[in-house]
Amino acid sequence: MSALFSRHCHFVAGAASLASLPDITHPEIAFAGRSNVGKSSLVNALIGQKTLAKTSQHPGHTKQLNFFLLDQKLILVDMPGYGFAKVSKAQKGEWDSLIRSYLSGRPNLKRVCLLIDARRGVMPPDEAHMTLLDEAAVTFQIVVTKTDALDEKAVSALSESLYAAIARHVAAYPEPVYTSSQTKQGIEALQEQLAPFAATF
Ligand SMILES: Nc1nc2c(ncn2[C@@H]2O[C@H](COP(=O)(O)OP(=O)(O)O)[C@@H](O)[C@H]2O)c(=O)[nH]1
Ligand SMILES: [Mg+2]
Repeated sequence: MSALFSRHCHFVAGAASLASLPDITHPEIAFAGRSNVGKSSLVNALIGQKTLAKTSQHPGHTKQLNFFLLDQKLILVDMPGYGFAKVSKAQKGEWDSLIRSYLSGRPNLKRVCLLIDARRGVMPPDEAHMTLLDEAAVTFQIVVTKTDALDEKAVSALSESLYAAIARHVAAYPEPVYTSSQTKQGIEALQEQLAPFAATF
């Protein structure tokens, strides 16, 4: 495990509205993706804890942006999931505007990890979120989750569709990372990619 990610990590703030976004200047990495894609599980796997970021069997459970501070040097943001049908239009509009404002007005946001479920691949809401990130000019890294649920052959078919998505989006980082929070595949590789963003004071 990368040294940074074995350090102390704690919850600093939850924000359900623009006004409640914490005024933090540490470098920030956000984790975005469909409800149930495995965002909270991935944050927990990265910091080697089981329950800091809440995981849920119920899609749409995380209703706010949750900010965690790692070793006083790096903020990890567990974002609310998109693509969850069971919310009203008005509520969805509110979420969209919060997410849009957050992504386009956060100078310390260094990168978004955009999670894609290995079993589902890139779906229309993912495509829409990638376009949002292009528009906000925030570089995003595709992180495939739940690779334990697929055999290698299926993963290589998935990889083709990921490279196609990467080619369509200017803000996409060129290489996806393959992870499983269950087997811990790829967790160290992702830690190594993210660690250089941490503040060095
Ligand atoms: N097989 C498998 N299941 C996972 C993995 N990561 C998360 N899950 C399951 O997917 C569901 C949603 O996970 P969660 O982290 O709450 O997703 P979130 O809604 O994106 O935060 C839970 O039932 C998790 O146990 C993984 O790497 N492998
Ligand atoms: Mg969650």
